[in-house]
Amino acid sequence: MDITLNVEGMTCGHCKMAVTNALKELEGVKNVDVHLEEGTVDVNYDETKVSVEKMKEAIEEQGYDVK
Ligand SMILES: [Cu+2]
Repeated sequence: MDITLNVEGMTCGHCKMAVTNALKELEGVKNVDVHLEEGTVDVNYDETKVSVEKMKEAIEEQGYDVK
């Protein structure tokens, strides 16, 4: 399953790493691709193991807003 999340507040490589690592820590998240300029995050995941809600929470815990 693929999803694109709109994430506000990512500005630099550090933000990119923080969001990427937070998502990859979740079981079921296979691939994460952050696009800083667009403010989007592409995620490839196993929908039987992880929910979009959990991904949003993980990103928000890092201090970014998911739209
Ligand atoms: Cu940053």
